[in-house]
Amino acid sequence: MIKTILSLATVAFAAVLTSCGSKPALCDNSAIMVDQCGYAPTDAKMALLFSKGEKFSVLDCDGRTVLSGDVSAPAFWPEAGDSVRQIDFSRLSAEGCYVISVDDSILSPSFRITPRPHQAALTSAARAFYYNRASMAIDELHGGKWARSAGHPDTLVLVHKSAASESRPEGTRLSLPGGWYDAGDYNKYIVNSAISTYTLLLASDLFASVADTLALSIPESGSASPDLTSETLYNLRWMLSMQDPADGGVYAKLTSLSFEGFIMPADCHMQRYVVAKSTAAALDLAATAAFASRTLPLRSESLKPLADSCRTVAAKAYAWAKANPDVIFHNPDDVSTGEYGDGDVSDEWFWASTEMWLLTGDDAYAADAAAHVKTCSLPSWGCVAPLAFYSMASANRSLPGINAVEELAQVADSLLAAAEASPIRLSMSLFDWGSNSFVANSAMLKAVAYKCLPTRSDYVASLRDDLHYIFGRNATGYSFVTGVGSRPPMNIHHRPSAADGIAEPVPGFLAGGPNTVVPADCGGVETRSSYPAKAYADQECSYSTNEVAINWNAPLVFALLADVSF
Ligand code: G3I
Ligand code: 9MR
Repeated sequence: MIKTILSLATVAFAAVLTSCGSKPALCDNSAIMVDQCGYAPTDAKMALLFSKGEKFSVLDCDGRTVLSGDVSAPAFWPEAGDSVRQIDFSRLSAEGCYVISVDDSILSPSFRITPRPHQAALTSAARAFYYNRASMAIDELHGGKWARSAGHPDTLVLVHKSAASESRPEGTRLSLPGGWYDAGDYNKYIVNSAISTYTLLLASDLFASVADTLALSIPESGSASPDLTSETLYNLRWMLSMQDPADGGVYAKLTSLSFEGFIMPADCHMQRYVVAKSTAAALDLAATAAFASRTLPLRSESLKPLADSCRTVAAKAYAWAKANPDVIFHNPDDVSTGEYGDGDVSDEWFWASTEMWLLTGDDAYAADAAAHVKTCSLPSWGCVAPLAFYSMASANRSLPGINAVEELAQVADSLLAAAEASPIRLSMSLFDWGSNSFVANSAMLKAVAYKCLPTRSDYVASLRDDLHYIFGRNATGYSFVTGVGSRPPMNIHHRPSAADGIAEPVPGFLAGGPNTVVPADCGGVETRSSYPAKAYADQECSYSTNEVAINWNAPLVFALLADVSF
């Protein structure tokens, strides 16, 4: 089917290129940015033009013009250092395959108008977690051409000196298999696992009717639990094992001392360690396990025993944090893998105490939460306060003195105001490492707000604008998800994708996206634009723009589930 679409689009492309011949300077097919997955028939539909232009036509993929109109006036977008024009073709609602041409000389990639244009992207983005499973083989039945042998059994992990305790001195052997690799590297970090796992658990809770029937073709498919829940539990079970049963403390990460090379999991033989317990790890595990305990039995009765263990783990981790309230994690001198360093744990306190209160109703937790109320506009691994508002709003129970729905509506309104002022209708204007995840988290926040305030259809429209950005309507022209769209990333900073000998990267992964944090990540020479919105390089070496990560895919899955559900 995709092949047919592309060949039809090629016919139209060739037709327009003929007229391009007379205007070689304008003969550019990378200046019109569309959502390469497409648009739903009843939605607003907009493309972006990063070039001069006045008149646009929408052609079907047989080359027939179906709509014509005027391009908007240009608006300068400082983050891209460029002027942008909008092409509004909302009037077109007939399903089909289309391309847009401007002044008969510039052509867009082809796209579809179709109900649920992001359905396939949803399945693919959710399946990406399966491909990142540690300690097991990806078989051909479920992994297709990306099947690979098992690696990182993690059955002989050593306690690092930073994590030594009386009952588990340095060098103690532990067996802690499973969990997802964090990202393009092979390590497993509690702080980042927590927000990722919680995000997927919340998605299953809020969008149960779609989430519980999502077919992911994973080894657990057909079991009593929904596929997305089974996938999430693969990581949650590992997270629970990172608690020291003796004192309830939680190791910050399971890691090699330095990053592995670009080799397959089965070829990795560096010794793995658990490294230092931290307050952030304890609170993040407490919060995630408490939420899991409260909601897993709703997914499947068979998960009741696991929910009970989550409750016990959460209470013990929380108690450890009470006794060790300010243990900030820093990489020990001999460890150079990801740090997820966070000097301010007040938001972790707020999130964990809120979850414990929602689970138990115990006033002591409410008092702790009241002492740490915090806000930050969007959630990230370093700021988890919004997750407390998500949980309160979706449970319809707020702590005394807090109105969680109102809080979320306020943030959503400010995101919508920012999008309104943006030439490309994007809420984000600061492009940080993992910028695409801020777009996905912005979509997620709008989705939660809409779930609580169903009259606010403008929240849904804006979350769809966020998705359009991710799938190609941005300053780079890339659809940022591997295997999705006509111009996806091909060279992600992801060790299995780099080492497996297969041209296409492992599918369904959201690349980090444009930013200028490490401009020379490909060596001494800068390889990308100095304008943040364009500073993206589809190069394997560009770890700061082209890595993938579980905490970036999780809000994408959330936003896609929302899009498909609404
Ligand atoms: O918090 C400041 C903010 O105040 C400031 O305005 C902004 C300006 O750029 O910087 C913010 O700090 C950034 C921080 O992330 C918080 O978002 C840093 O610049 C940025 O360098 C830092 O990047 C993190 C990166 O590791 C380096 O530490 C990414 O968020 C984080 O996703 C990434 O995580 C890595 C793991 O360590 C290892 N595994 C892969 C993973 C993804 O690349
Ligand atoms: O490959 C590493 C990637 O997985 C990490 O997320 C990233 C940030 O910590 O670091 C990458 O490793 C780079 C290192 O930090 C600096 N030198 C180049 C490495 C990539 O080749």
